Amino acid sequence: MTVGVTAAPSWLYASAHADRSKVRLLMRCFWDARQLLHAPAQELHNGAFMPFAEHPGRPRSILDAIGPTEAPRDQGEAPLLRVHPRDYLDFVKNAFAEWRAAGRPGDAAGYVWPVVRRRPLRLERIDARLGRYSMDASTPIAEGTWDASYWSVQTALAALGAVLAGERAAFALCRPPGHHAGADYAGGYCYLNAAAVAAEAAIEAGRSRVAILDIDYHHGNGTQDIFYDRGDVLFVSIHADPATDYPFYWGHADEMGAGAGEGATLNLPLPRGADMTGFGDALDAALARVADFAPDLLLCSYGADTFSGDPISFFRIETADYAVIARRIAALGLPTAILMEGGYAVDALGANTAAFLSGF
Ligand code: Q9C
Ligand code: ZN
Repeated sequence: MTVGVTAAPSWLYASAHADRSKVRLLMRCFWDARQLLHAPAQELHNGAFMPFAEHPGRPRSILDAIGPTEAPRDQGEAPLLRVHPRDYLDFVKNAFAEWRAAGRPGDAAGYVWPVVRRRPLRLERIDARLGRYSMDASTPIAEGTWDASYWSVQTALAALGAVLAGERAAFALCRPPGHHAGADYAGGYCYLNAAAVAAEAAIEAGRSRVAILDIDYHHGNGTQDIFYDRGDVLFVSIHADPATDYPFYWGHADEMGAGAGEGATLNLPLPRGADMTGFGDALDAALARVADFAPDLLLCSYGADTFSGDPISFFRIETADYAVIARRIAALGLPTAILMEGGYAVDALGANTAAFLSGF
């Protein structure tokens, strides 16, 4: 990875000209400044190295639009360990240092993956471990990746805590996002799965049925994987058809869960170009399934990469539509923790997210 990015990243300047008139939200919002520490330089995108799309300008845009946030308290690694195995957490924590110790410049990224089902091996080489613990080449591990991911999950746990304590809804500005990360793999800009950790924490706190509604443009393969054989966690996702879009290997309509989880996964893929009409029909189907499941908690994996102006996605949702989507979700009347996932049109990301949250 020797292709240099010479231009200064735009997020350095993002807040200098931000509109300071913030939307007043009657909702508790959680965020920790350490989430900014994750800043990989570049990613492999359609065969070329490009500036990393999931950059710190994203949360800055949202913070500028939503106003004051609360910092999460530190609930430690125990909640993470209910989803992610110890060896995977240690990998994410240590990969960058191991990469540097191997004499490598830049961010840690794999280049060989055991997709042909090689037998388990006790792998020591960092390059081998990067392949073992990731699903793609667009999720590099940089110096601040562990700290930012750790606090992203703590932020989700804090929003969950507010909802469990009686708030009707709360927002976690999770960043890095989480829904592509499986129990033991990173992918799609995600390292730790905040929605999955929050769902397990809710169950640990006594909730018996949790629904996860994922409305990011991309299918939440990691969340689906983690709960695929579970009947107590419903996973419903509206996303771009994986026949045309990342992550390709998950999110098809015939994936419906397995074993005790048979029927507890619902995928509603939409073609590229879907606007509020098509998205709204899918949302009706998704909400009907959530209501039918009768959960005692809803987690919403919210991505704004469904926006018409998103640089890496192809739906046509407009800013005002996000309030409509949110009002329909809110009409379920369920205690709801909203967790940030994707959204890469940075100039509109704050307005889109403020519109979404205002719908609650
Ligand atoms: N050429 C989230 O929105 N890269 N992740 C796609 C397409 C990965 C998006 C490359 C996109 C992942 C959380
Ligand atoms: Zn996405």
